[in-house]
Amino acid sequence: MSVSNDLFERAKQLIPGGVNSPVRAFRSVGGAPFFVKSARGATLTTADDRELIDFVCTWGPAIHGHNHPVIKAAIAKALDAGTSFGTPNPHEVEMAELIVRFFPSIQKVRMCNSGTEATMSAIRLARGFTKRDKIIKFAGCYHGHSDSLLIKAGSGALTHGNPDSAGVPASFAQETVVLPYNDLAALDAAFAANPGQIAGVIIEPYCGNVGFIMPDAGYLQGLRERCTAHGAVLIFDEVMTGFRIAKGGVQERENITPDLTCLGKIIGGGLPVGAFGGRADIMDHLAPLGPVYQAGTLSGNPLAMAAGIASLRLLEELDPYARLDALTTRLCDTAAAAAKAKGIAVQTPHCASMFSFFFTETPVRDYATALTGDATVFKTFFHACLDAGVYLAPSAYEAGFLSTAHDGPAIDRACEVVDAAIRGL
Ligand code: HOZ
Repeated sequence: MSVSNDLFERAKQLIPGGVNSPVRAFRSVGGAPFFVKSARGATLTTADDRELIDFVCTWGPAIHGHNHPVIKAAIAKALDAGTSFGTPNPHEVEMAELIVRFFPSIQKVRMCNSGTEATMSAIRLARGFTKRDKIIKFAGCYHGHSDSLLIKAGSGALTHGNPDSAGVPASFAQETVVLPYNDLAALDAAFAANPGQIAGVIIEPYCGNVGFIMPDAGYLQGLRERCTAHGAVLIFDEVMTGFRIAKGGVQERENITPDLTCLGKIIGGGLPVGAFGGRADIMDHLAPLGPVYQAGTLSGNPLAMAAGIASLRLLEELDPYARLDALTTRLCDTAAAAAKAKGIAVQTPHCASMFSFFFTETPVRDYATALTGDATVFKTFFHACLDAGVYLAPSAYEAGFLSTAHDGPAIDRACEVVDAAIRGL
């Protein structure tokens, strides 16, 4: 038995499904997950000493690849000073200054420990600020696993067939209005049906949790205008896209100013972190200034702050977005050309360092069209890539990610593997 299989058997005895986050269990693609013992650059080394080119990048955070020496040194230096103080620390201030500089829509920011905490807190803040209860979210957008947001959710919830999680009281779900992404008419109808009741609208401006999907031209602008007209707080969940689509996220690329923004992943440099921020008049409703409570023992943790600061400074220095976009485009164009040669349909939406392969002839622009992707073909494709040493997300409903460590040779090899995997379908 392989070391990974042995570990998985042991894990299943004690950890539900053998994993601490559902998508990792490989259930939608079949087979058993591999365990990773180390990672460096764009390469994962499994417990069985296989080397894999990694296009999951720890689900987004590893924009500089794994174990980057600069980030590692920053963590080591912070570690020397202590792991957690439970008091304000200087790193938090530096992090806030960096975030505010990269995201002009953010005037004030609060650190927390995960993307889930960020979105959950932003929703509570929007409700406390507007004194309204209802929120709008979009089908297939995944904003972590708090109760109000686990409704028609993407990511693992969709992958495992539970987009509406058990355990969410119906009375909570009633306060969440779910609409199709990319549909302004549906948004208008929802505002008309709930006059003066919508506290906020939360969206992944580019979706990354139902595969990667981009908005139609004018959609996000239309969303902004309607939120302003109806006094609803517009919340951009840029946990995945922040610092990844551009330094200032989707909002920079699309030139839209949301009221609140949720961040995570890259800002922790690989350690657990989240943040939410935005208009000062809204943020000042948070305790201790205002009545909306939010807190965390490890919030602003010095190790996570140090890792995140190093990661953001590297991005500032390298400005890697055009290069990453070119590499991602090459990978996607290779998949599209191989599919054309083979006579099968594939959609390859991509931007900067995010991409997806949907095996469907239908252009993918929302949850319903994402579901037209052929899951059986995806499964065969996924395993063909994995067998040849290329690790893609083990779900048709997760985005792929590149990092600055994905150099020419890594992309050359990945293109060869993707080409052969599609031609072999
Ligand atoms: N929800 C994450 C991806 N969208 C998965 C995180 C993980 O399994 O590590």
